[in-house]
Amino acid sequence: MSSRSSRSDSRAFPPLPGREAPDRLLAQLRGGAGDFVSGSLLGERLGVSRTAIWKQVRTLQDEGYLIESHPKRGYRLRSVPSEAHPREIAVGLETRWLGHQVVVYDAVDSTNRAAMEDAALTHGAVVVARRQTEGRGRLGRKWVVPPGTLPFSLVLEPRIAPTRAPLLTLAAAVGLVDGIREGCGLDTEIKWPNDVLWRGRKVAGILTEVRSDPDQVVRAVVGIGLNVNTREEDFDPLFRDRAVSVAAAAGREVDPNGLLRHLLAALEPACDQVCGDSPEGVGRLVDQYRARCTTVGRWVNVTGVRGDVFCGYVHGIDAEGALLVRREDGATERVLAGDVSLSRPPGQD
Ligand code: BT5
Repeated sequence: MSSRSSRSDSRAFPPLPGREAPDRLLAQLRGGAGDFVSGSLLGERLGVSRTAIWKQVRTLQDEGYLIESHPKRGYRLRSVPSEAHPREIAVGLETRWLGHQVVVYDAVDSTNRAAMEDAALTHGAVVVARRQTEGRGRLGRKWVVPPGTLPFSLVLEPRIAPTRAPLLTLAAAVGLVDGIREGCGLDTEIKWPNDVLWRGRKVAGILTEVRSDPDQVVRAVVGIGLNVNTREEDFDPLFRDRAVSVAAAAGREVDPNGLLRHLLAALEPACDQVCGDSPEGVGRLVDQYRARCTTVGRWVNVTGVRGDVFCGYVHGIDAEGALLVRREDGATERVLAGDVSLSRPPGQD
């Protein structure tokens, strides 16, 4: 374990390449499909001594891998960590650039803060936490992380204008809906702008933060809080009836590492549409967002960032992801940031 932060965060695992040797051993043990593999065969295949194999086994055991050792038969893999783990995220990850650099914190204040400040991270890096103590929501709100909730942040360094950055939130929403469907077979929906809901309850929230030069984004951090195995009773009573976990929706425990792989595979093409900075890519992304967003065609109360509220009918989402809301007097408002809640059509109170 190593810690590079001056805060009280614990960095659970060093970044690659320190992890490579045990990764190769792990691949051999996985290939054993639950059977013992002898220490000498492992040493031969990996070109190292039996003592080196033993040391790597100890490293993996310390990280939470259950590896059984037998003096004559060798080693066998009994189970892998059930919490977020960089080796488990990497196994079978089918992305071109997203998630090839992964940092997993045992505990951190905010993965967004860590992802923004860590100069060693580059485009495509992912910061994950097992526990997050000061999760940020939008507009100064909090994101609460009871056990089973997975907070993670994508580090993006796209050559786009700062005004384009809100599109990354739309990309993340599209990727989350697709990744959750791929990983768990669940149909979720987007509530404009940054909520992913299952049957009206929030399963994930997104917070994009940006550091920019006057005309170009230097680093964008797309933070995602996803309720994976969170139990209903562990949610804050303040929003318990509006929150849900993927596991509760699917009716089974969910492997966070496997789900994260599906999410990254779906987030990558969605982010590509924005990072590519072409009008066609952005157009396709906004179409995908519209197809998954259930806020269109509803009556809503809109709360602007200054707290002003009005009621209207959502008749579309424009090319920049702004909500188009027709007021009762017929005028259309273009809402770029704020919150919406569903309301009844006028006269039906
Ligand atoms: C969001 O804000 O939904 C953005 C959440 C982003 C969190 C991630 S976690 C990784 C990364 N690191 C960070 O520090 N942040 C990001 P907003 O739309 O403002 O919604 C916040 C509201 O959601 C709160 O006021 C609660 O009502 C509700 N909420 C908080 N925690 C929740 C949870 N675990 N599940 C469902 N709802 C929650």
